[in-house]
Amino acid sequence: MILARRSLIAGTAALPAGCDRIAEQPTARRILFLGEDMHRGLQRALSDRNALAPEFTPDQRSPFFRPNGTRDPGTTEYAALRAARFDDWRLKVDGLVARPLSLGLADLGALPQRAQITRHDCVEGWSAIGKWQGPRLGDVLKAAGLRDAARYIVFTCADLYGGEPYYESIDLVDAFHPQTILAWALNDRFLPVMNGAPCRLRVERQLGYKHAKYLMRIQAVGSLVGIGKGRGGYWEDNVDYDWYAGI
Ligand SMILES: Nc1nc2c(c(=O)[nH]1)N[C@H]1C(S)=C(S)[C@@H](COP(=O)(O)O)O[C@H]1N2
Ligand SMILES: [Mo]
Repeated sequence: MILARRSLIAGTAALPAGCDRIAEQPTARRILFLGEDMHRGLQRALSDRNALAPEFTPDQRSPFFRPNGTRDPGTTEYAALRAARFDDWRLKVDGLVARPLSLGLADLGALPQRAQITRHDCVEGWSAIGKWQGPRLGDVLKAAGLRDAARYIVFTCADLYGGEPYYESIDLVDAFHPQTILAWALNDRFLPVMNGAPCRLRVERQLGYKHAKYLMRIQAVGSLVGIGKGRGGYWEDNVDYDWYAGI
């Protein structure tokens, strides 16, 4: 669109006779400049979404990082993983990827790490500051090789709500945001069970419920249709929370 407009104005592209003067017509000019404004607006929106969440100093951390939602998945499967100190836990990465992956804690630890001290804001009205560490989700997705049709990343968890695993999803802007990590450590220790052991999503520009704990599967999809009831997450599907929970 933009390229087409540039070549129209520059008059360089091979166009059907008469088309090279389109940019000089008042109506066409209005439409072209409207396109330009929309393009600028989109750029602005995207760069806002790439802005970093504030980070804090070690002494600003909350003495206790309060848990919310599931505090222990309590399933037989999770109890067995926990009893073996998550040595047998594997995170599946599949869906619209070229190379499906199955990653253990050692694999996550071997990737480049990012640590960040951020504030978690729960929609229920409380916050806590903690230091999270893990690989960037973007690096994991690059290793798996996203297919062109991928638009969303869906997270499936070990804990059950009404018999079904908790699930959440984000788009690719958030998936590749530099502060979006697969955290396996909180305040320099392995994640406590109440905070999502062995691994949870941190997606720092969004509200708490997007930060899926107890990760079991990461799936790249082209659409949210067919995931739960189609609105992209457990709370979105069942309690009308917004899918985009940007802060
Ligand atoms: N699997 C799973 N992830 C979850 C939840 C949950 O119940 N299950 N609760 C969400 C909500 S509402 C919040 S505020 C945060 C709480 O994280 P915390 O327990 O580490 O405080 O996890 C989010 N991720
Ligand atoms: Mo929350």
